[in-house]
Amino acid sequence: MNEIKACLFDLDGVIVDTAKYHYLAWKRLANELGFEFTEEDNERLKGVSRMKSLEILLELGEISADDSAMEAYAAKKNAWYVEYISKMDSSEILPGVLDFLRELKDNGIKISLGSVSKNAMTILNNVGIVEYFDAVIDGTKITHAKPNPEVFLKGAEELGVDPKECVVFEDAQAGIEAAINAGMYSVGIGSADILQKANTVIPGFEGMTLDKLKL
Ligand code: B16
Ligand code: MG
Repeated sequence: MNEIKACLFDLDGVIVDTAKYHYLAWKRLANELGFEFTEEDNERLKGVSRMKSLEILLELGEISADDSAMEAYAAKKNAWYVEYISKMDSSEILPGVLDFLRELKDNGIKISLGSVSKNAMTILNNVGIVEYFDAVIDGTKITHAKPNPEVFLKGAEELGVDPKECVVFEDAQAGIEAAINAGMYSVGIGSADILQKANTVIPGFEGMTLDKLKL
């Protein structure tokens, strides 16, 4: 690959495991609407925008809703989610993430967030890592969700780095596709069986170093 000048990180499932809080909030909504929602169902919502997630959930429950009901359901779920994430602290940063961010900083590599979550800033503040980021692109700044490359292209633009010199870290298939669409090198976080399109896959950041990226 080209020289690495910037690293772009997804948030949920890469820096912190907020999927469990999204799951609790969606499950609460499903139960209130009278149907079950399993952890397996929740896999389909990873990396997917809030409204698209709601569409999938209602489809599972075979429930139809008009636009205003959809807005009300999404607001309800988000209020519960915000309540859960308000209790997060630095202990929820996934293993190895901080060491890797420090190594990037020490080597002059720029860092951006690339998340579709509208709650990203709250989470970064709560876990205390906002100062590592030279740019934060989140759901409040984009109009197209992943796999559209907008979130990563905006990150590169704000950092002033060519997309070809950017590396994306992502746990969701839609996010890997967004990185490919942006013309960036992609590192999947999780299982190679699921993230088949990534340039390389690592289980997590424990033991991850910049040298391992340059191989
Ligand atoms: P919010 P990411 C995504 O974040 C989550 O993976 C996805 O499950 C969630 O629905 C989406 O953010 C929207 O989040 O409701 O907080 O705006 O993986 O792109 O960091
Ligand atoms: Mg994610």
